[in-house]
This record gives sequence, C-alpha cells and structure tokens, in this order.
Amino acid sequence: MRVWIAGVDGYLGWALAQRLASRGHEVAGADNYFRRAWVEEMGAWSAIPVAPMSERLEAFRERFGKSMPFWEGDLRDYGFVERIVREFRPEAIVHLAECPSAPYSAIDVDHAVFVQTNNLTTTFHLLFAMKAHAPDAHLIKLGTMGEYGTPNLDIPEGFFEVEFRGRKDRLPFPRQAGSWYHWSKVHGSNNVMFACKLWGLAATDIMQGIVFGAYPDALNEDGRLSTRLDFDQAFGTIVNRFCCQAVAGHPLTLYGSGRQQRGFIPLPDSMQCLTLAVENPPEPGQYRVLNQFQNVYRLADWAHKVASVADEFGLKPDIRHVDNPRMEMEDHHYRPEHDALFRLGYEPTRDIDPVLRSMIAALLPHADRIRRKREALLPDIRWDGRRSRAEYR
Ligand code: USQ
Repeated sequence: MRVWIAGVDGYLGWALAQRLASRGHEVAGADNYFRRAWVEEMGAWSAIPVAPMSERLEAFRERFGKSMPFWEGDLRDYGFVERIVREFRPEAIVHLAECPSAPYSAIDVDHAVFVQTNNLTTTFHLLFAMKAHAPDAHLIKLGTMGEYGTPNLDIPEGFFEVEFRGRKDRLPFPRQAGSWYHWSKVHGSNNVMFACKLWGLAATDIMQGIVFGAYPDALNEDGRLSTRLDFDQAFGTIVNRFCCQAVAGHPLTLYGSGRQQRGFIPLPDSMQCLTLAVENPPEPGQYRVLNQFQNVYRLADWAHKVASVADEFGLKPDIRHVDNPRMEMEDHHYRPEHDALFRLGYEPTRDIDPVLRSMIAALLPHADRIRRKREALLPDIRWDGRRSRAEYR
C-alpha cells in the first residue's frame, strides 16, 4: 500500500516508517521538525541522538533498498497538504503531525492555543485534502486514551449503548479529558467522526495509551535509523523518563501517590497495532475507534519495575514521590476495553522486563548526554499555572 506518514520525524513516525517499509509498503513522509524545536524549547534533547533528516533518508534507502519520498513543510499550510496528497496519492494516511504533550499545553495561553490550533488545523487539512483528492484513502488518526479521562465506569471502544427515559441509542462514550492537549484530541476525534458521516471517508481513531521503549526493533545497529527518546517533563513520557532518570543517577519522579492507573504499550506493540490498522481498513464512511494499549498499570508499578531492572545494571535509583504538578484523580476505577485490536490479530508483548532492559542498555552509552540536561528531568509546569522547580529539587 502507499502510506503517507504525516509527522515522520517523531518518536512514532520514524519507527513506523521502518516497520511499514519492512512489510513491503511504499512509505512517504512529511515533517517540519517541530518536535526537535519543542524539546529544545524545554531545555532538552533526545537521549538517543537523532540524525538530521537527510541522513535518516539515506540510511532508510540503504536499509530498505528504496527511497522514501519526503516533503519538508507545515501541515497548517493547506496548499502543502493538498500537493502531497495529489502527488503521492496515498491509500492510507497516518496522522502523527500533532503536538502530543499535556504539560506543553499547560505552559500559558500561547502554548494552549498553539497546541489546539495546530492539532485541529492539521487534522482539518488532511480531511479536506482527502475529500478533494483521495476520497477512498483511509485516515489513521492518533487519538489518546486520555480522551476518556478516568470515569467511574468501564470504558468501551468509542461508543456505548445508552438507555434514557425508555429509549436506547448507540452514542459516543463521554470524553472527559484532563489537559488542553487531551481536549485537542477530543475535538479532533469529533471532526473526524463528522467527516466520515458527511463525506463517506474511512477513518480509524486510535485511542493509544502511554508508549515506552527504544528503537522499533533489534535490527537497528545503524544509529541513523534510531528513533528519538525524550526525557524532558513535556515530551518524555513516564516510563521513558524513569529509565533515563535511572541511567543518569537521578531519582525517579513519581507524581503524587503513584496510584493513578493508565493503559501502557511498548513501542514495538504500538508499531504492530498501527500496522494492523493500516492493513485492515474500515469500510467507506466508517469511523472506527480502537483502544490501543497492552495493559493497565499503576504508575508506582513502573517505578518499582524500572528500579528492579536498573538494579541488574548496577544502578540504584531512589523513588521520589513529588508533589503532583497536574490536576488528576489518583484513586479511581479504570477498566477500559481493548478487544478490537486483538480481533485484528494483535499479539501483545507478554513480558515487559526485556523491553525495559533493552531500553536501559540503549540509554547507558548516553548517560552523560542526559546528565548535561538534568534540569529538564524535573517538572516545573503545573496545571494551576504556578511555575517553579524549587519544590522538586
Ligand atoms: N508522571 C509521573 N512522573 C513523571 C511523568 C509523569 O508520575 O515524571 C505521571 C503523570 O502525572 C500522569 C502519568 O504519569 O499521571 C502519565 O504522564 P505522561 O507524561 O507519561 O503521559 P501523558 O501526559 O498522559 O501523555 C502521554 C503522551 C500523549 C498520549 C498519552 C496517552 O505524551 O501524547 O496521548 O500519553 S494517555 O496517557 O493514555 O492519555
């Protein structure tokens, strides 16, 4: 299939390009390197060095024996999006060109507005370009498990049956996001759902949990093919941060009690699931929702798992409960469904320790690189708007 990955330079995009190419798909990409700039703005860099795009493309060609068409530019420019869809004629479009950070959207009004306008505009442009030039293509849009929040009910995959005053209907499950970023994903989901109804487009909305892990697979001996791995407070997700903290000799920063529960997924599983979604498109006009995570864990479980695997490497990280900079429930029910991907053939990683082990092994040569940006390991963006690192030192 011809698959266009919007946001191919990011953590998931660069890994997915390789996964799809290894399965014989024709892959194209676009990016404007926003992710590199945001992480720099946070005073950090990727723990695992990332090569410039020209080198990445060269390594890709050497590894897979064919070039990846690549467009550098901003998806907020509709002409740019239209041009790619017209020239490449994708059968599937994977939309990873959004700003993925809750803390980044909590910095101030400019960042909140940027995250929402960027995420909504890029999605709109893809929908309109598909309608105009590729109405039979399949949009795979990255949503998030965080759209649902933590309701005191089990969470279905997108829709549920409701009975109210004697009548029944199948309705979207209520969304109760916990950050301006997560709300941007809710608004994007609504727009995609409506475009499917209005224009008969086919879309899959992936409600993905928190991804963790280094490298798409073990084959990447060529550093130019490595995907990024962030550790700063805004773009580093919890498990990746814990592994970087352990390697850098920094305490693991557990926010609040650590009893919060979330769905998590290793990077290779995320690649497997996105590939399943690409290769098994929904019917025209169908808006399909997939809850994408391997399992539900409590945050404190990760602190203990990472500390125990780190111990095998002679590292002895402390676990530090810090004042929670976010506004989130810490004691709550959490039982989301995730059956649809299993029906498509998802084979989850059963044993998580090897994923943590290979991540820590990949990070160890870069311990100093992480230490040089150690300030970025501490949070100072708070949901209540006060910004200070003092209490986290
Ligand atoms: N947390 C810590 N310590 C840290 C960092 C985070 O305890 O050092 C806690 C947070 O308070 C939160 C949980 O870990 O309860 C997850 O935080 P996170 O930063 O790892 O992830 P989150 O903000 O939820 O967002 C990430 C991705 C986002 C994706 C989402 C999936 O950045 O793009 O949408 O995971 S989900 O969480 O299911 O909504």
